[in-house]
Amino acid sequence: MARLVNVSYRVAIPKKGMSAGGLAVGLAESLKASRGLWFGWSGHTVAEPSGKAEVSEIGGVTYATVDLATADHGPFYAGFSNATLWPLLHYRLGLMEFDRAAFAAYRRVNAALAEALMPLLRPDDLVWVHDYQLMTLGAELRQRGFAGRIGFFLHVPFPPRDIWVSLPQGAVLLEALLECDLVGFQTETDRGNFFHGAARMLGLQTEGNALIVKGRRVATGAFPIGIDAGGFARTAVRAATGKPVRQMRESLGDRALIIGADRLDYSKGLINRFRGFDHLLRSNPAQRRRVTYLQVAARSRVEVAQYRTLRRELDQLAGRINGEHADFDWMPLRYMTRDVPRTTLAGFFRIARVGLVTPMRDGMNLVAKEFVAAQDPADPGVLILSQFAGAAMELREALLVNPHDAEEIAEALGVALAMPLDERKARWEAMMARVREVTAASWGKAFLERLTAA
Ligand code: GDG
Repeated sequence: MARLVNVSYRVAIPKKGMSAGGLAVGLAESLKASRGLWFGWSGHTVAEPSGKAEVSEIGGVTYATVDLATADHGPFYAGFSNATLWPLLHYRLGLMEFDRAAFAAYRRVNAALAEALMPLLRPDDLVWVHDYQLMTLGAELRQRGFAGRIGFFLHVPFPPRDIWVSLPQGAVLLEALLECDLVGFQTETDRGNFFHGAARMLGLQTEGNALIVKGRRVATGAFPIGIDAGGFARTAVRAATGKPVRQMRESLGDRALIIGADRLDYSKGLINRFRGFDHLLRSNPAQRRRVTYLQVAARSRVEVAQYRTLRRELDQLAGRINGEHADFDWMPLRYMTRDVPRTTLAGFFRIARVGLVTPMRDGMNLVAKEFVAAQDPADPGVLILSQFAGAAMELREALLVNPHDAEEIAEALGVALAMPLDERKARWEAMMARVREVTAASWGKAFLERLTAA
């Protein structure tokens, strides 16, 4: 068995009392079984990084992290990664900024990471690089002579060619990605966008799902990511009797809970979601005082200007909605930008009547799957899901909405709140079967099997 070397911007080094995130769960088995290595940024920046990784071993897995140059980290992360690539990959050209200096910093950071990783690599390692921050890392490894297998997985959407070409250097990034042996995406749509875009822009021949680059086959594939459904369900059951959830229940009285939980990010469609809720209260007076909507919007990427603007807009909108509809003993919208512990969140999902997940675009969206996993089989809630989330490809029995249409969101809320138990159960059972089938572990395994064969 080849050793798995996992490379991502952030490294999830296991800590006591902390539950592991999606990526860590998905890769745990392969990392352990192959006595693997997880490599990435240390979380620290320094004026002049040594370029030497700090290495530790926990439970048979090696973790190696490096510091990055302070001068490069800002333009790499807040700049090219999150003010250029993130909006572009989410089809939001109007929000995309571009400057050459930030792109140069992006390349330097990818090169520095590759340089630090090289001495840790063995020729027959299986290298798996994650996400949009590290698009040129594989090519940097090749330049330094690594000839083993490299796979790349994009966690976010990939747009059609007409959008991608807006990026100066778009072709350069494609060429860099094609130094890998396998390029993976969340959905067939993303894969197709990349495949056809690259073939056309670079004038490449194709063979099935592979692109032929100077005689070399580069495989492409769709690998939808999942969650540990059983584990999340157990967490939700446990949390439902815990103190925060009991307090929540008490504060709700007999009102139905609508819940949303997202990073505070414009891709998540929060503005329109709030408008949809506002519209529900206006157009459906019978629902007034009978619902409470809790939106957890954990602050994210505060160093990027667009995120600060969004925060201001949401604060204002939340204030206006409550100001207009609230009563002295009823607050329709509870909006918090603080992080809620994962366990508590799972418990909240379980007691909610509606899960409201309406991103404008999303690679997958794990919240949708977590909401499904957390439900009580005897009395499940209803999932309202954007048709533009990768998860919509699998969760067909959700109430699928176009997130651009606030009135459609309001209508779906009305339908969800009135949905009879039989229909709720039937929809939930079908979705739960799928959430159990495609898990974090099966995703990791599927990708690595394909990479091994590449
Ligand atoms: C990227 C892609 C793709 C949310 N609020 C809180 C909190 N969360 C947790 C959720 C979930 C995770 O964060 C968010 O995952 P998503 O998949 O929904 O979204 P992104 O962060 O944008 O992730 C996405 C994913 O990568 C995996 O490939 O699905 O499309 O954009 O687990 O529960 N967790 C805690 N407190 C919060 O307030 N503890």
